[in-house]
Amino acid sequence: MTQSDTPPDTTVPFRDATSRNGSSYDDSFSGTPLLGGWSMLASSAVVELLLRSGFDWVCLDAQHGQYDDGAVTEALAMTRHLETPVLVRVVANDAAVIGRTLDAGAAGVIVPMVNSAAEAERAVRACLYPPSGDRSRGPFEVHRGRDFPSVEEANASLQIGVMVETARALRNLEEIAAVPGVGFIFVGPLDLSIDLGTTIDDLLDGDGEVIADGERHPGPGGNQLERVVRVCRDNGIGSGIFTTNPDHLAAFRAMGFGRIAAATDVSLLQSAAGDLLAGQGRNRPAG
Ligand code: 3PY
Ligand code: MG
Repeated sequence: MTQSDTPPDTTVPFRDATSRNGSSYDDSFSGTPLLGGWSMLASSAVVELLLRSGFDWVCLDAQHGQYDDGAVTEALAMTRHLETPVLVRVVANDAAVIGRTLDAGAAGVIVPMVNSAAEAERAVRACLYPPSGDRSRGPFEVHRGRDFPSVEEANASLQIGVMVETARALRNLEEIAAVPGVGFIFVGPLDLSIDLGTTIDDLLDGDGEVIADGERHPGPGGNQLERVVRVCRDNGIGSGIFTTNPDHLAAFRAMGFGRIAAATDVSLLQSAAGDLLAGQGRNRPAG
């Protein structure tokens, strides 16, 4: 299957714009997913290129990418004149890290390895100022050179995503999705397939029986990715997923995921360079 073989599913009834934390961002719209560019390379120039390429959002990966605190700050500062939202996948579910990331101007965070409602609550509280959370206020404009949003504006506009990427998270999915303030659940299919002892292709085809170890079976059976989309919809929040594979992108899109990371800067460079050189009769070098 290729992307072009699969027409966009325009029949899926997405929720409308407002998430349960009152956030005004639109994570769902009219049946067309928000396609994201995922940046690993810790370069504000690359982020600007991704933003200008037309992605609906861009995420800086501070967990597995090259972004450290300084690189996140610089990339956010250098691209703040562009309107497309830039999120950060933070290195961990840590209030200090999340606070610094938001102070630097991220439109939101994607928090890895959120396995329970308590962990989702911790992520949300780190993002929101009191009374909804515990975020510390530091509106000193060092990073941003402009006024910080008000407490109310910040609390209402942040895009808070929690990653479901373990069997434990799948078992707790309904509880995680019900945590007030969670704006979207974002599936990490690489970690999820490893933790379930399966593959992404089997997750896509899965009917629950692809998981070899019966004791770790995460839920009531059925396709777990479709279940994520359904549970998110039932809870009025967005659903997202990561890929760099165009076939998987088409399949995730057909499942109704509302926010799909469609490629990384690394995968785009590799595929464009590989295609160009293959067209000139060059083989891809081993390793
Ligand atoms: C995953 O697929 O596990 C991810 O976290 C994507 O980077
Ligand atoms: Mg992961």
